[in-house]
Amino acid sequence: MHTGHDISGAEVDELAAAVLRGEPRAIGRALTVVERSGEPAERLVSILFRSSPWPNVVGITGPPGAGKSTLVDGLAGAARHRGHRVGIIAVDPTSPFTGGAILGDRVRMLRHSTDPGVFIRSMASRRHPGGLAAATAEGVYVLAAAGFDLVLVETVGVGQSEVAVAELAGTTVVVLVPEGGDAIQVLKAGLMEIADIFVVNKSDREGGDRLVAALEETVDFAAPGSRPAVRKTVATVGEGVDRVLDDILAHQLHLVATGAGRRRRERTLRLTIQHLLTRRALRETWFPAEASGLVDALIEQLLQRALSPYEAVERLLGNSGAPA
Ligand SMILES: Nc1nc2c(ncn2[C@@H]2O[C@H](COP(=O)(O)OP(=O)(O)O)[C@@H](O)[C@H]2O)c(=O)[nH]1
Ligand SMILES: [Mg+2]
Repeated sequence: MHTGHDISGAEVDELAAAVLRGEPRAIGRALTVVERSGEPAERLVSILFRSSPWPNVVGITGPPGAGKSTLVDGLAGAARHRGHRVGIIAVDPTSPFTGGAILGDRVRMLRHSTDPGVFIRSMASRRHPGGLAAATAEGVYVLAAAGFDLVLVETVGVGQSEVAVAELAGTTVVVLVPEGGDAIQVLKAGLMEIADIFVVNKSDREGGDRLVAALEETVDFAAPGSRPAVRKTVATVGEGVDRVLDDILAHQLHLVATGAGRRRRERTLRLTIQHLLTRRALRETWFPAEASGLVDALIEQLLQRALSPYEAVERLLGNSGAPA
């Protein structure tokens, strides 16, 4: 799983110090260490976690092609104008076949590439079989330690990944488009529960007002004080983007003022520990058993009804290395 860790404990300590000084090359290297996971990553993130402020994490989520990357790009620019330092993690939970989208993001983000106040990193899920959510959380801690006071996390796709990002975020922005259909689909996808701000992007197209109206009606059912804002944007020309940033910053203040931020943070930490626990169980038990052929042997026995799934788990826990 994690081979070739050619970085010593002393080097990790030096790297952590350089990240805390905000050195761009060190930040990139630290994120690479984090992506490889394993002991150096854990040592590094432990140091950074202790010595950095709580990051303001904003999740930007919604279906593929909704304009999330374009919006993130605009938000980063607007936040820079207001003096923020912006870290961006673009999460790609999809298959390697959509690599083109990430390439497009890179090109689009190039305008920030000479600005040390913006740091952009893509993470692909296939590199994190032990859990993308854990790796994203670690990436967020690295960026916070490096002095990025606003961290934007973009997720592609619809489903589990949105929820995982919302777990990490203080503020979650759900991006929808007019042609994406009605608000019922939002409810179905579970996006209603996680949205702090709805953005109807591509509102230069027909149907934007209808979607806004439908969303307004839906958010009326939200608990008082937690009614999500509904905004229209045309991200490609920056229309409405400043207003969304206002909403994001206002929501962050709301989190502090009401104590909701602390409760979210508690929930996030609980879930982060769960993710790390899962990742460790996979790393120490599942992956070695796969490599040794034990998993195949167990599946074969399960197919023949010679074993129950519970007994298979017992075998894995008691005998993680050698084939049965
Ligand atoms: N017409 C229109 N196109 C947009 C708008 N925002 C983004 N797009 C385009 O939609 C496509 C997908 O955008 P992207 O930001 O990559 O979407 P993502 O997959 O959600 O990150 C790109 O071709 C964008 O130029 C918008 O407000 N209006
Ligand atoms: Mg994107």
